[in-house]
Amino acid sequence: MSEELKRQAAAMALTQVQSGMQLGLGTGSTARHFVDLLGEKVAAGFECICVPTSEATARQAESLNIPLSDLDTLDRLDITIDGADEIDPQLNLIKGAGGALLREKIVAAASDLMIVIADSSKLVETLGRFPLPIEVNRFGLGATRRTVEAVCRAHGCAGEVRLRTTATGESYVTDGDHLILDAFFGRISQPEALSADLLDIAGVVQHGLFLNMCKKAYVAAPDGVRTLS
Ligand code: ABF
Repeated sequence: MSEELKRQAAAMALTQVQSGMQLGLGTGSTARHFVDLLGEKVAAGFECICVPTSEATARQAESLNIPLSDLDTLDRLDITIDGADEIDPQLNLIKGAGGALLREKIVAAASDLMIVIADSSKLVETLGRFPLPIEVNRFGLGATRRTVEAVCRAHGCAGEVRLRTTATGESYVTDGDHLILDAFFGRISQPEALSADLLDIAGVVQHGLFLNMCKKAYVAAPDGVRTLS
């Protein structure tokens, strides 16, 4: 059921895409549906050029013969279509469960429009129920982690700040060769201030708060796909 809802949201986003557009391709299971559907269109002769937000999405797009480029070659993108882990009523997001938050943010920032696709389980009143991913440099991990913990605590984080690991217990490594700390807030009351304070930490590369970036979301529920904007 959930996969069907994700596909419905992806199909709605596809209606926004016009021939000749330059697109950002998101990461995750919902974005994967979008890339599949776009691949069908490309096979039927639709023209577009895309920038993927992860190696995984690049591989999927290549397997579907979707033309790819990068942000060195392309100046701006028309639309980025991506998933999210949480969406609040102002369309602020938590992203990064898939570990691709850095490239996702760079690609979204280079896009005229960011569209989020999701099922309705991602809607929240206040961000923070989902752990906030914080991408950090490997160098000085201990020092960075202690500072991140202090900042998160100052912002009301009662839970732990956990180094992300793989199923086999290894540190999870991002496409950019960084590590991820997941901060279990429960509730983030001042996301803008938290964002600024985290980015002030020398070892923090980026975090998964996407504030004022998403202008439209297609959210699928059993009774249909809602457009939020
Ligand atoms: C990416 O995929 C991430 O930023 C987000 O963490 C995740 C959502 O995954 P899914 O669509 O599988 O729930 O967009």
